[in-house]
Amino acid sequence: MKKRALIFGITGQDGSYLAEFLLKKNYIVHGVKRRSSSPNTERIDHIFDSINKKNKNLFVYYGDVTDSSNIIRIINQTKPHEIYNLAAQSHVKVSFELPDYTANTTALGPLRILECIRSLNLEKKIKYYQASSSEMFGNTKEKPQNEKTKFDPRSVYGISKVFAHHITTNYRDAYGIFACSGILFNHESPRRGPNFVTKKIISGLLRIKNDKQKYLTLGNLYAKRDWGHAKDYAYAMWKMLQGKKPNDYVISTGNQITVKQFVSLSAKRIGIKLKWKNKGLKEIGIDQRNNNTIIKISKAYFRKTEVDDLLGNYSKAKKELKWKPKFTLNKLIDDMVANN
Ligand code: NAP
Ligand code: G4F
Repeated sequence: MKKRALIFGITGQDGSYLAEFLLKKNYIVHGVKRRSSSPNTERIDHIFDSINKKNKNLFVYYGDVTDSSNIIRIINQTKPHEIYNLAAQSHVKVSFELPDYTANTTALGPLRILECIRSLNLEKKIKYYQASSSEMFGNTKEKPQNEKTKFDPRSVYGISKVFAHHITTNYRDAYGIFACSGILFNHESPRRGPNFVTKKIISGLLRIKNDKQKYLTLGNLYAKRDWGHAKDYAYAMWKMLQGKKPNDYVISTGNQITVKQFVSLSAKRIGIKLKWKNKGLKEIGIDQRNNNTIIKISKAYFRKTEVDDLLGNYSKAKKELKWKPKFTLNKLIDDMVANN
């Protein structure tokens, strides 16, 4: 019998890679997409086509994690062996502007799914994956961060993810659900949303190189992140649900650089020689080929409270799941450049 997976957030970056991966593993994949006024299935259109049935093992349903009624219906209808909850309002800065909606989706969404599993008496039949985040570590002074590091979140998004993380542990302990949280550090890909910093940098630099844009405006250049590739991280999600016991795992690369270093490295790989000048809001990046200012800084992109320093220790995942990242940072950037 084929395994069945249900993915909340299948239209997102990670959901699309996970769906591809599970289909290759011969799963029947069910996915939930939100209703939107214009198409939101761009990332899965190559594997899904409701009319021509490009893939007979992939099914997509309208749903929303802010509404329990559809969650019950879809779980009942699809009878999944594994649920991956990747649905979230996932942008940290936007969470300051949409606090109520972010908490409703990112914190309460997982509670609704877990509560459906419990109330349908499916505790022993469904394995559950929760998309936790390194953003939960926030301002922690511990470095690198591991599964035991104390959370100190700095945004509505981070706080919502801490709630979701704890509620997942609680439903595992209280009701015996095989529930795992992957504490994933930043991961990127050609499918990354355009308003996350890596995608914004690479798309912007490519447009500048091709004379389609004059300059790129960024915020805090000095935050440090541990950036990996979404393909590697989707594989880790699946690995967690194949373990003997449910557990939580940090997934990261173990390397970090600043946003500024990411700009410099990307520029170099794209063939732009960049020179930095000035400090603070006056800091600029100059294209040495023509002396044009191609990087500017604006207050508009700074956060009210920032997370300065994220670096993950993935030893537990390496030991117990035999997981390690395949993509180096250079390979990640090259993939994003080649497939922008
Ligand atoms: P993403 O590209 O923003 O995808 C989020 C997905 O959630 C999209 O499919 C989105 O639908 C869906 N969604 C949003 N609100 C929803 C709602 N109310 N009901 C149902 N679906 C909803 O994010 P991602 O980068 O793939 O990340 C996947 C998950 O991992 C998220 O939970 C994120 O918070 C978490 N995470 C991400 C990272 C990272 O670096 N990427 C790191 C740690 C944790 P639309 O396509 O219609 O918007
Ligand atoms: O790319 P970002 O928006 O990602 P952030 O805030 O780290 O969040 C991402 O990773 C989390 C895991 O730690 C996920 F849970 C979350 O869902 C999301 O995927 O920003 C990265 C850094 C920040 O310090 C930000 O202040 O880049 C800085 N930055 C500087 N200029 C900018 C910009 N960020 C954005 N989005 N846009 C800018 O212009």
